Amino acid sequence: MVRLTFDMFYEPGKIEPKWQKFWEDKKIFQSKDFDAKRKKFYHLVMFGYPSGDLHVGHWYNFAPADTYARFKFMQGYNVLSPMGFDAFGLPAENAAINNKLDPATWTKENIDRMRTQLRSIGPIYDWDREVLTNDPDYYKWTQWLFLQLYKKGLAYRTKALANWCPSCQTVLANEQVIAGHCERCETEVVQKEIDQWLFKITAYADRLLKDLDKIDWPERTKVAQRNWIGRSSGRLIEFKIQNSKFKIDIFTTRPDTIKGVTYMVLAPEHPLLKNQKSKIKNQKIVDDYLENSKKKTERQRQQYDKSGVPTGLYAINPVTKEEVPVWVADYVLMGYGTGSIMAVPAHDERDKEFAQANNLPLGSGELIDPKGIGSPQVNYRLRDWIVSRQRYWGVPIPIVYCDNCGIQPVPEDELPVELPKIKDYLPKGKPPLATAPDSWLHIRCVACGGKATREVETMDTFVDSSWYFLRYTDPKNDKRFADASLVKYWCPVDIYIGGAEHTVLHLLYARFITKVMKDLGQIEFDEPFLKLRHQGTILGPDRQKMSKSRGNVIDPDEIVKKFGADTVRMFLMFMGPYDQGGPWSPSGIAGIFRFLKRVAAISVNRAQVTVNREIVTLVEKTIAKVTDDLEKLHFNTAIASLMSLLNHLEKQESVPSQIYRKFLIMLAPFAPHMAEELWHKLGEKQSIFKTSWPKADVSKLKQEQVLYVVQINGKLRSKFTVPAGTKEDKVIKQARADQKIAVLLQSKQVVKTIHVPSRLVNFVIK
Ligand code: ANZ
Ligand code: ZN
Repeated sequence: MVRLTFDMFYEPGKIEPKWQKFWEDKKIFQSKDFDAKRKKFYHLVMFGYPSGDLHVGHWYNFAPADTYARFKFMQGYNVLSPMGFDAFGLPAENAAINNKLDPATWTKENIDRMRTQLRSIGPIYDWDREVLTNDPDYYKWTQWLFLQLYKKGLAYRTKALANWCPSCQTVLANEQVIAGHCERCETEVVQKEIDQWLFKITAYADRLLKDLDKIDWPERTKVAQRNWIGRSSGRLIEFKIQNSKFKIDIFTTRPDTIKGVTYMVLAPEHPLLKNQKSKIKNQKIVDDYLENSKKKTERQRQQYDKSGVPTGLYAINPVTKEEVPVWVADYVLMGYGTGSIMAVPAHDERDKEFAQANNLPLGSGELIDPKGIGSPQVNYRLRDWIVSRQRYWGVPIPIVYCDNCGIQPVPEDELPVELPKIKDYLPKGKPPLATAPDSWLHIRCVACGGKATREVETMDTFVDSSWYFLRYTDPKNDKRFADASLVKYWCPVDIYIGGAEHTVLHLLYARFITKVMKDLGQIEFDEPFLKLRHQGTILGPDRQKMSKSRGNVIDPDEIVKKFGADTVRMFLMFMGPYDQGGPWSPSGIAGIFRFLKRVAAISVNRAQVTVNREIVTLVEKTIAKVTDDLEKLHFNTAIASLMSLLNHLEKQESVPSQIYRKFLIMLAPFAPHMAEELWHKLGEKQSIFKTSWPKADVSKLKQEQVLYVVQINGKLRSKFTVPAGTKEDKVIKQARADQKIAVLLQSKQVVKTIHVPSRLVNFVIK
């Protein structure tokens, strides 16, 4: 009998780099294009901004996701698990401005640092496929994408009200405005009318809504997208203006209330206020009001102050033929519906408050059958996506402005339009690229050969990240964004894991771009991410959100140094349900560290020994449970079953190696370095990840229950089942506790109890 005890002095700092190198050198996890033997599995984690340091939150996204990828790999899938960096954008530029560095240098240094940090947790990323969105080889295709949208009429330039951050001196998308403030610098955002590039995402509103039904995403994320798209169906009704050829079109969801209209309201930006100047009696008051509301932010306007003024115009109710006054008030927004409403104080709370505040009649509450009034209309809250940024650190928009021909797209064979180096990154009302060298800025028009100037705006980084998952399938292609057959082989993404904060930003844009690409005939699917899961949030040891100001931030580098990556990985997965997160606990992490040491201390018997039935059943049960849990990303309960199995193994004098092997295989996706180390200590030469994931032996699980009959004085009185291997005293206890038996034995004296293992219990009474 050969017995092994790995009485190892557990030094993760030594074994972890060793196995990371082993996996990389042997290319164990390398994904294989067109592998015919294995089914593909595209496993994607949201790539990050190169912000500088990885914090525990990143780890919480990456480490459990990597466990899932390893699990899929062991199940025999050809796993694609890539990583890259969303390298353009405001954070890099702001940091570069603050640290007086070139954003390119700053970004590169951060990426190098983050890559090293990422490697330390031992993920299976295929680094050969790394994608950097600031690489000209990548953004050449981002520019190409822009041109495709431009040619389809889905990218257009127009003057429109935009969210303007006075501090960042740039336009912000609605999604970047958090409660009226700039997402980055928290300055209050103001409205400014400026020329911008937009993508016509509204043309896809209906499909973006409908197709949510065919993807496996968290329900709350779907709800958020539905609300963001905000489909509303109602009617468009025309009100003629008295003594005028003009009319007001209104959008209402309640045409049945039309008899109760007591006034109309125009948004301050409504064109009628310009067209009908001569008819507006209260010109001065109206002008003052318009001037005033311009100063308000969108948020202030939504904080309903019931302000408004009458224009002096009157409109005619098409049903009652009554004349109602037309007001201007900024609670009506130009960006929704038609920018004008019929006000019905009897049915609408806001209209009622306004009427009361401004001495307008409350009107009738009578309802009618509205069929035939106006025309059906569907409205969306979704706005077109403003994609231009007046900033430097982004993809140059591939457009030129010609003195003769106006807007001209850069020919595709001239891409990429590379981002030139400049000296001053601070936006000063004009985009920083306006100070680019003349050689870059001024060119000949491709159409007429005349003088032309390049577009100096750059693209929103959400354009960069809207298609990156396609690039991973063929990251070095210089003929196409990715080879069509490779995209077809790998895509769509089978599981996408990342933070819930991207609910309406990145996730909606990626869906939109995917649909556009499908319509352009470039790809064959129209939803990018079949299954989506969000990780929860890690709280500090004080159960508060981790933040530098609270001083409760955990530095992952330090704890990896102290406990090793395996412990940190496992602890992150153990601390709570993955989609909920939980508080960081110093004692919890020490507990996991001890658990791994105990795994190594198990005494393994390599001789052929018969295995305790109870243990065999438990192992099969654990396999079934861990497999099922992993599939659902229920890492914490999977680890709990491994712990309980270990408790049982420890009670054995020695553990047969076939059992121990199964344990290590199950441990491998969670604590890959440790599992690999112990696997090799068993004498194995191949990576543990080359063994396939065990399937639970169902026959062993079925056998597990044993049927007992219970007799009293030899007569059958009841039946019950117990797990196989249950000890005699427990079986008898359960027989006595049986409902029928308990009644029959009440106040009787049992003189003898006969136990036939796995068969019967017989109580002999007087
Ligand atoms: C009369 C009415 C009576 C309305 C009533 C509602 C209730 P959703 O569901 O969000 O689409 N509305 C239309 N355009 C607006 C704008 N630009 N700014 C502010 N309010 C606007 O809401 C549609 C309703 O919001 C419309 O139906 C209109 O008021 C108002 F008992 O018309 B309703
Ligand atoms: Zn020209």
